[in-house]
Amino acid sequence: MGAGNLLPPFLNPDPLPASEAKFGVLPFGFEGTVSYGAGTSQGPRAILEASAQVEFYDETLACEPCRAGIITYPEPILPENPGEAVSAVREATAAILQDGRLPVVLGGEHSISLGVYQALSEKYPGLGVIQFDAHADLREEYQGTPYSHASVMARIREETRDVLQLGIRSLSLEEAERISANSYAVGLMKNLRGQTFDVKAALAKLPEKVFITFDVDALDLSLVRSTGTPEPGGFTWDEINALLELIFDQKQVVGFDLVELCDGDAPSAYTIAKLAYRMMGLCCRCDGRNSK
Ligand SMILES: [Mn+2]
Repeated sequence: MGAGNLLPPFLNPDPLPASEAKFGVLPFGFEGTVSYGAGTSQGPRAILEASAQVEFYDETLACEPCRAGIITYPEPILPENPGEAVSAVREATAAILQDGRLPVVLGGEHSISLGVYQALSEKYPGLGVIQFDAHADLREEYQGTPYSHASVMARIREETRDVLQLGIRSLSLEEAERISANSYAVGLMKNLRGQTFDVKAALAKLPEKVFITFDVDALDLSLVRSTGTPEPGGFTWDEINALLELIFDQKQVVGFDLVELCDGDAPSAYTIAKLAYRMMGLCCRCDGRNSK
């Protein structure tokens, strides 16, 4: 844990000079409030190592997104206390923004996303949030801490109303009642599949600039098995790509994180490395469209 955790760069070797890099990848393997499966502390390493197997050329976007430049930051010293971890990831994310780069944060458990959001919303006031997750993460607190991975969206929703939660298929009665009482925008998986939740309409209600927080347990277990709180019935690869295309077409994504991968099987880590790279590619494609 902490500094000295030597990690390989994303998509090694990076063919571009680091000084020009558009993307700043931040490994942050905080694992302090995990309730079930352990191993998210090694999630960043698993993703970074797997990224060496990802092709530079993105076959769906017909370009090499890495030409925009990707630099991987050293993993900061990780505190043991969840509240301090949120502050630490907030500072590290702010430093990437200060460098003029788009932050791509690799967790680590989901509790860190509050800090990522805080840094981004400081730079982009009025920022919206899109969460991909099997879980609502709306518990007021969990196992004695308000900074639990199971409470992260409750904390973020205290800071902004502009939140859209997608792929949810596991929640407590308390969370279900909170969603209904507050009319939260939550696309339960059963309603996405049943086409009774209109994603386009929900996106239209969000601000132009958004942060995407991606809990890898949003994906089906055939794609990602190595995660702290696995849940059946997740997004297929084609479903998630279609949803991301829709989001990147309609919104400006100013940062994203991928959290809750555990070091386990190679296919899970490779899937998340490819997903991170696909999201970078979608950012680049939108830049191209905006500059035309
Ligand atoms: Mn989750």
